[in-house]
Amino acid sequence: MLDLQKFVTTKYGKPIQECSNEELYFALLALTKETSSEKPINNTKKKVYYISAEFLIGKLLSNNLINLGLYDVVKRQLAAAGKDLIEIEELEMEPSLGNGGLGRLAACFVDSIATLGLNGDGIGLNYHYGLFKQVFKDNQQFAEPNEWITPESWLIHSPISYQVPFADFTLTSELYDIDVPGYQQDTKNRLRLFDLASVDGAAIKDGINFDKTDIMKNLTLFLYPDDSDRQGELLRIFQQYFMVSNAAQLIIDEAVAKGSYLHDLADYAVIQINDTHPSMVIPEMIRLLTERGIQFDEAVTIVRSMTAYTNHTILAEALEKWPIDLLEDAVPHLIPIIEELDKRIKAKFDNPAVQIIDESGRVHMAHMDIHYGFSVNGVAALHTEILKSSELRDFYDIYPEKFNNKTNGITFRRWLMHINPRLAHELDDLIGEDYHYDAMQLEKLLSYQDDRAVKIVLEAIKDHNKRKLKSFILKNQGVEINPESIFDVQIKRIHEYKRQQMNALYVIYKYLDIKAGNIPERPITVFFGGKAAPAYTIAQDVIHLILCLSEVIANDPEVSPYLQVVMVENYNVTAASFLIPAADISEQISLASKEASGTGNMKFMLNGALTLGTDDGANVEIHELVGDDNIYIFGKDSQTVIDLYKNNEYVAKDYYQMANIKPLVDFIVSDDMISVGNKERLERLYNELINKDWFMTLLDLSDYIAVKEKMLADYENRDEWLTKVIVNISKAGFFSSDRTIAQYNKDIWKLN
Ligand code: BZD
Repeated sequence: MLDLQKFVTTKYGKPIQECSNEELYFALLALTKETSSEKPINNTKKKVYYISAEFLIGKLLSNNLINLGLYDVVKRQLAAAGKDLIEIEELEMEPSLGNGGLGRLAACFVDSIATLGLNGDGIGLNYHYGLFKQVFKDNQQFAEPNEWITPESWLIHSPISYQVPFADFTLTSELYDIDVPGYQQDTKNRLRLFDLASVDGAAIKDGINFDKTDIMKNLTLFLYPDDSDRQGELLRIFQQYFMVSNAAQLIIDEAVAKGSYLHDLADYAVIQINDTHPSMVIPEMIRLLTERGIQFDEAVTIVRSMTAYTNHTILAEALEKWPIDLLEDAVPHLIPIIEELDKRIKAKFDNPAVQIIDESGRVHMAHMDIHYGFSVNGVAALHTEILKSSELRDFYDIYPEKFNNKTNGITFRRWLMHINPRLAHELDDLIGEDYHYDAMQLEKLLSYQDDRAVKIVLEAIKDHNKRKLKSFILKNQGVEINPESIFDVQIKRIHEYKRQQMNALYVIYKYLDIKAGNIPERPITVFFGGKAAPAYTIAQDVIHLILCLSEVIANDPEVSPYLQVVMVENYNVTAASFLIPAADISEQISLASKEASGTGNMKFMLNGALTLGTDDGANVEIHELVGDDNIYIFGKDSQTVIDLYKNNEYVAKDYYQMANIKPLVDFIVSDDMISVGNKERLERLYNELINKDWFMTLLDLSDYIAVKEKMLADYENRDEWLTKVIVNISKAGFFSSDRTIAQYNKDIWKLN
C-alpha cells in the first residue's frame, strides 16, 4: 500500500502539510514515473507502430494515477493532509501536441492498446510549443507559443538516436519517451517522440512567427507551422520525413533485436498510418530495406504487407498532395522510389484518378498508401461507406478487400473516470465495476431508466459539474456564468463544415426573439470552444462573429439575464474536461457527409448530454443505438447533400431571401455588431454566407432552429429528459476505444 506521506517526506524532508502544491505536483510526477518505470515494457513478438503527427494527450497525472491504480489512494491521503489533488493537477502544463479529433484519437488509442495488453507504441514528434496558444484580443484570435516542457516532465530521454538524411545535410535525432501504462495492466507501452537537440525557441520572433529557413533550429518548434509559402511547405516535409525516417529505423532495429532477418519483418511489425502525414514511411521503409540488401520487389511486398492507412476526412482539400519538386528539394533520395511506385501503377491502371503522381506533378499521398498498404479504413460506418461509394470509389473497385470500417472510440479512463468521478462512482454503485473492463456492461443502467432516485442523483451530479465549470471559466476568463441555465456546448476545431456559424445564427435568432418579448422558460448559456488555423480567414471571422455576439448580448440588459454566449479561450483537453461533464446539449451540427466521425459526440453522450445533430459521422451510430426518442436529429441527410454538390444545385441566396432567415444573416453586419467588431471581418463572413456558403449553413438553418427550440422545451420535462440521459449513458459502451482497438487488432494488426 502506498504511503504518500513517507514518499514526500523522503523527497523534501517535510510532510505533505508543509509542501506547496507545486512541490506536491513534482512529488506525484516522480511517484507516477517511478511506479510505471517498474513495469516491464511489453515485448511480445509482433508490435503495432501507430505513427501520427499528433498525439493530443492532455495532462497526464490523473490519468496515469488511474491506470496505475493509485488515484483513489493518492487523493485520499492528500485530502487527509488538507490538500486537493484537483488543485495540484492544475499546475501541470498541458502539451498541445495535436489539433483536434485526429490527435485526441491517437491519444485514446495508445491508452487502449496498452490497456488491452497489446504491444504497440505511438510514434511522433516532440514539438516544443505544440499547436499554439489561443488568446483573444479585440474580439479576435491571436496565436502565441504554448510552452509545456519543464525541466522535470513526463519525457524520458532515451539513448536511441538516428541519422536522418536530407538533401543538403544529415540530422541526428534525439528520442523522448513517455510511458503509457494501461489500465490495471502488468506491462506498459510508450509514446515515442523524436526531436532534434539543436532546436531553439529563440528563433521565434513575435506570436508564432519564426525564421523558417534554419531547420536545425526550428524543425520541431511547432505543429503545423504556417505553410502559406514555399519555406513553410518545405518545413512540413522536413518534419514528416524526420518523423517517418526515425520511425522506420526504430522499427527495423527493434525487429532485428527480436530475431527478424528482415524478409520476415511483417511478422514483427505493423504500421498504422494516421492520416497522410506519415505516408512517406512507405518509400522510406523500401529505401532502408533495399539498403540492407533486399531486392526492390521484395521490399515492396514486405512494406505492403505491414502498412495500413486510416482516412479521417472526405474533404478533398485536406488530402495531402506534395509537389514533386518540393519533395525533390528536401528528400531527393525518395524520388526514384516514389517514381518507380507510380510507374507500376500507371502501367497497371489506365485511370488518372488512381495515379500517385498526377499530371501536374503532385504526389497524392493517400493514393500511395492505398496502393502500397494492405488496409484502408474509415472512422465511422457512414464515412467508410462514403469513401467506398464516392471519394475513393475507383480504389474500392480495384481493392474491395482492403476497405474496412473502424468506428472511432474514446478512452473511458479519461472521458468518464477522470473528468466525471461522481458519475463514475454512481455507476459503480448501481451496476458494479465490470464496465471498467467491458464497456458494453453500461447497458445494465437501462434498468434504471424510470428510477426517480437515480434521476435525482444524476441531476445533482450535473449541477455539481456546472458549478465546477463556472469556477473554471471565472478563473480563466473572469466571466461569470449562470449555473442554473441550460448549458449548450459546441467544442471542436473551428471549420465551416462544422458550422459554428449556424449555431451563431441560432443565437441571433434567440437574441431577436427575446428582444421581441419572448422570454425563455429558463436561461441558456451557449458555449463555444475551438481554435482556427491561423491561415484560415473565414474560420477567424467565425470566431470574431461569436466574440462580437457575446459582447453585444452581455451589454444588453434586456437579454443578458436569459442568454449568454461564452467563447472559451484556448480550448484544449483541460477545458474539455470541464465542459463535457457540465453540458446538457451536445452540438454535432456538421453538414451531413462532411464529419468523418466526431469523437466529442461520444464524450458528451457518455457524460449525460443529449445530442443535437445531423445524421453525420458517428452521430448516425449514436442515433441507431439510442433510437429516435433519445436524440435530436435535424437537417438534410448525406445523400441529399452529396446530390446537391454533384448537381451544383444549392443556391445560398434562395435561402437568404426567406423571411425567417434574412434578418438573422443581416444582423451580422448590423450597427450593433459593427460597433464592437471589425467591419471587414463581419462583412466578409456575411458575403460568404449569402453568396457562397459552401457548407450549406442556410440549407439546414430553419430546421436547426425548430429542433433546438423543441429540445429546449423538452428540457423542462425533467423526468423524460433524464430518461433520455440514462438511455444515452447506457448505450455509450459501444464507443469505448477498447472496442475500436480490439477491432483494429482482430481485422488489421493481428497481434498475439
Ligand atoms: O479526425 C478528425 C475528423 O474531422 C473527425 O470527424 C474524426 O472524428 C477525427 C478522428 O478520426 N480529423 C482531424 O482532426 N483532422 C485534423 O485535425 C487535420 C490536421 C491536419 C491536416 C488535416 C486534418
